[in-house]
Amino acid sequence: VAADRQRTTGASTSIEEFHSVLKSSRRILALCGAGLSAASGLGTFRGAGGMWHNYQATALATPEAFEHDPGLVWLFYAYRRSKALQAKPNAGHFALAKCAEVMNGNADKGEFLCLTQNVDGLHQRANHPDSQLKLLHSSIFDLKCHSCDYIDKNNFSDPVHPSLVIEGDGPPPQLSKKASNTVSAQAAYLDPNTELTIPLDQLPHCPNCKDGLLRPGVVWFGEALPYNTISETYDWIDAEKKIDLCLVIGTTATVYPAAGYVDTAREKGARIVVINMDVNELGAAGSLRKGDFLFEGDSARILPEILR
Ligand code: BV8
Repeated sequence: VAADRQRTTGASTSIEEFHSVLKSSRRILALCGAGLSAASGLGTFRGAGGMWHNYQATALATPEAFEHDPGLVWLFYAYRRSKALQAKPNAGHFALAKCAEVMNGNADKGEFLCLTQNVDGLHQRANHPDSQLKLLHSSIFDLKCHSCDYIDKNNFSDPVHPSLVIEGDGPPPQLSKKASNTVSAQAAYLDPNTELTIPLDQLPHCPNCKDGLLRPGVVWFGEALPYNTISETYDWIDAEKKIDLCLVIGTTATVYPAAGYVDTAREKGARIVVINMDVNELGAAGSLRKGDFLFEGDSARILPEILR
């Protein structure tokens, strides 16, 4: 497929050609998605077996879902927290961290900013320099109060609360019963008589305001991305200087405003570099053309190869 697309879009699949462009690149932006953590054993959202195939995002990753059945949402995030804690950063995370260190540590080497949609903490555990990493959707290890502005950052406790113990290896059974895309689950979800998955008094509460429920500190659909993160990203992108390369790694680039950074990078002169296992669904990165690059396969294998 990659060869065909090369013929139709003119995007190159040559690592040698990429290396010569990389050597002369001063400013690189990266947009990372769930595919980067796939090799670490964490699930993706939209590909085969993806979480949004099995479950309705609206029942698990929106403020309305949390209002409706906070225990169900908590089970989804408690499960993903424990998976993320068991996972290890892969060679792709380390290659990105190294590239950031070399480029930002050495003034005449230029700058490298990594934007990640991932909330799994694996970039940080690969020692990616903090100042070169922007968590667009925050972190699954932050807890925040649903009612006041209390936040508990980097809370790695597992279980995060005694009533959120995840039994066994698979996802909690309540998720398929109430949040899957089946008609019966959708009916159960909408049935006003359906019991709350976990009684409210058994869920984590805010130690500050006492009556507010604690919630996962991630950015849900319909919620604004963290203000500071967005403004710092904007400042980096909007600097007078052009952007030479935009790496689009393991993401369908369909969630905004994150995916919009690919378009902005293009407008700033960047050549787009897609690294993806499946080059058919590339969202904002899909309109590849001459001068761009397309590397099909596992980012854990490709990144160490192209960034060395
Ligand atoms: C907002 C929660 C407004 C955390 C997530 C235009 C502008 C602004 C907003 C919108 C807009 N149009 C629509 C919207 C609304 C919405 C949106 O974008 N909807 C989409 C679905 C159309 N956006 C929002 O709601 C955003 N908020 O705009 O608020 C606002 C403004 C002010 C005030 C109030 C409100 C919030 C978006 C954030 C939502 N939160 N998740 C969590 O639970 O993780 S999004 C969710 O999708 C995850 O965060 C995930 O990171 C993100 C993107 O998914 P991907 O990472 O791309 O994963 P995916 O599975 O899709 O793709 C994986 C890829 O990897 C595949 O291509 C696969 O082939 C590849 N792959 C697999 N294995 C490998 C691999 N590649 C390489 N190697 C491998 N081994």
